[in-house]
Amino acid sequence: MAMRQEVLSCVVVIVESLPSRIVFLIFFLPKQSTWTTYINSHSSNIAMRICERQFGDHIGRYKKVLYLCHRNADPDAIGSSFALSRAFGGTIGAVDDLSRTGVSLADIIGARILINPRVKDYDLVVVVDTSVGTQLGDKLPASYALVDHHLDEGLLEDALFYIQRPAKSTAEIVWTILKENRKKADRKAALGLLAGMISDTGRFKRATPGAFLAAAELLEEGGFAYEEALEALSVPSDISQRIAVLKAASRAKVTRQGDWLVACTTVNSFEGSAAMALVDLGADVAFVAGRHGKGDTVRISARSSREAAARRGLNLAKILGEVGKAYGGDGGGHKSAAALEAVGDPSTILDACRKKVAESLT
Ligand SMILES: [Mn+2]
Repeated sequence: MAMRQEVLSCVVVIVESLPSRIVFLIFFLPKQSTWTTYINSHSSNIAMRICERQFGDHIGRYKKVLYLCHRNADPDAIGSSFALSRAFGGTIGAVDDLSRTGVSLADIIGARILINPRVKDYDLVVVVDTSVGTQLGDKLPASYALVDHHLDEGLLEDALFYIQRPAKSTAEIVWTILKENRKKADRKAALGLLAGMISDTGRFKRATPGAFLAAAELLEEGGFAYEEALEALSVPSDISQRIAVLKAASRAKVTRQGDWLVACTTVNSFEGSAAMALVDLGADVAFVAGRHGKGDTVRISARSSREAAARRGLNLAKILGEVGKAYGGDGGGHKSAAALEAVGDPSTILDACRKKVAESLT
């Protein structure tokens, strides 16, 4: 070990004076995490990157630990904090509120979460699943630790220690932390982690081999059926939202353009959800208009299938921007999800949108 440290200090000195030899010298380093830790712990800032195996050692130095989730805490943040607190002890907190699915998951696994806890009451705050300080409002303490899968650097510099690596969910990283520290996940902890993984991977649409492996291990470890984790996340939407979406669908006018189906409809609330539902039902592109303000302001939400954006280059942000401007307003967003606000008659503006789609698909 002493020998390795000598080699490392050598490397650091030479790297600084002879940058061209970096690649050659790095071959002497035993493990990337070791040299990152070494360099970080000897630089002026205090941030220290640690690997999953070292988490138990570090957390064991503090008596009162708070795992702090971001505002509108989601299943990934909650499942991860819950599993960490079961394995290493500590309290769970969240800033301001939980998301709807967050509430459902916390209920099912029995996670007690303090809303806006006094961070000063703890020896260490571990920020979980959070990439930027603004997600914590004024609750970010001067010193803290971080466990996260986003790749933003904003919270790294002031962290006492951190684990941040690319993964599709924080839950996947937490599962590695548990395994490498020889901690078991009980049924509820495993369920929380899997629910976090399902939610952050979009039900495994954005999964990696690592996510599938971790999911299989969690199912075995927790001894529950996959459906249970799905159920933990299925929250019925608000009744007024469901009424609006059903009304929008029943009033929809569908036009066929070659092999493309474009749906247009009006409803005065939840336009975005209605447009998404129409695409789920089979429309390639959906426009949903609603009157707002004193009745002369029109908002249109638009959604398209992934194929429409990817294969045919349909760009709803551009279309809604142009139509919005033509009718005294503006619009924008993403290629397959956009909105506009303008002045005029909803059906006239919907027609203008439909024409632009026809032009762009021919
Ligand atoms: Mn996450």
